[in-house]
Amino acid sequence: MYISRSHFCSLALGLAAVALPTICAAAEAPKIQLTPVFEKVQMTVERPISVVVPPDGSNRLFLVQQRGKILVLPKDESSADAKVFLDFTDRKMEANDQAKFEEGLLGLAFAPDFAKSGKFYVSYSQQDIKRSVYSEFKVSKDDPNKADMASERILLEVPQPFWNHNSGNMVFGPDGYLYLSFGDGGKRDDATRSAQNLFMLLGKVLRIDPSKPSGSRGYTVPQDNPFVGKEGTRDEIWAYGLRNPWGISFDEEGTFWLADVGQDVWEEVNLIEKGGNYGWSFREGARPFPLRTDAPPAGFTSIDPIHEYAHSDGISITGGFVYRGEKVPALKGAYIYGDWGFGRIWALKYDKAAKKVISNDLIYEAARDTKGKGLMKPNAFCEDQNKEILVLDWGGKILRVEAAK
Ligand SMILES: [Ca+2]
Ligand SMILES: [Ca+2]
Repeated sequence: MYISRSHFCSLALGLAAVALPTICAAAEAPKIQLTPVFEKVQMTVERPISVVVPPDGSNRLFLVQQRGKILVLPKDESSADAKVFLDFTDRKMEANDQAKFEEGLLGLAFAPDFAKSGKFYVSYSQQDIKRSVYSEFKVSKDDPNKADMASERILLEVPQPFWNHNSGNMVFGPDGYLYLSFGDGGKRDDATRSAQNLFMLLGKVLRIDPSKPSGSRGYTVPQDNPFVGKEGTRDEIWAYGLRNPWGISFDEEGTFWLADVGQDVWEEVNLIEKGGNYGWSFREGARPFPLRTDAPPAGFTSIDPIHEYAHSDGISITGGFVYRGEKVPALKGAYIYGDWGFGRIWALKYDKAAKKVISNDLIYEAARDTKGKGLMKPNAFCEDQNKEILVLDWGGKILRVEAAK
């Protein structure tokens, strides 16, 4: 049937894919299954945001839940014995309207020297004034499975005009610096015109050294950031022109992958370069954004996504990472990502030298409800301690990707 065919085939063959859908799908796509794990761990709050493995050799999995807790998952996947590492449920992170669901605890990253320093970083929302907060914490001296809640040091607070498009993803790069992503502030149409404004932090990727404060800042800006010393810019900025990054990662070769959620039509997979402009809101996907009627400034250039899909194939991209595990050999070297709304997962292979997508296989498709919405909503793709893929379902399940039996 049409919706289960390889997306790559439809792109390559156009209408022919409609006429001959099963030939493509059968020839290309590796078959996977999603196996539920940690089923007894109490998801007292749904909405898992990420699973992160600290670089300390402990092979522990830290589960971040949007509504306020970080859990250390049990070594025994069949056990219920998760430890509460950090609890923000007493902080007012969300507006009092459950239909507005993009606020909360949004990111976790462990310092590269976590084994020695015990430092880690979280991003979360606060109200009155509505804002994004990025903070450093230390692990408790007495218990490696507890955060020292008194150790909080706020690095950065950025006002948020609206409840949505907060992003909040964080990851350390191979250079040891912390990369943070911000959405455009929210509402629609880049309402605050932030994404192209180099004096605002919204709609950007930032690059900072959080290990030491500098002047009035809670962090230091690396001197080789692209806008250091340029008038009318914030020197924290690494890349700009982003709408709502959801899923950022570095692969083994140091390439920076970022999925940018689209507005009306196009969802994007981007490779982030130093100083790069990713187009929003003059562009959505690889074309002009029609609701922006003013002309871009003279000399405007932007980097198109390496891959995009239209809202006939999904409505909200969830980025992932380049797979290096063993369980599904056919996926090695593929960028694993999906669509939150339709419940789809794809594996994209990209030739960096030729700058070409080699293949983009639809490898999983969730059942849908009567309104067409996926019954499994992939909210994150995370690398576990063995480099295998964990899919976090918005409804509260943790699923491991395995070869189909
Ligand atoms: Ca916002
Ligand atoms: Ca873009």
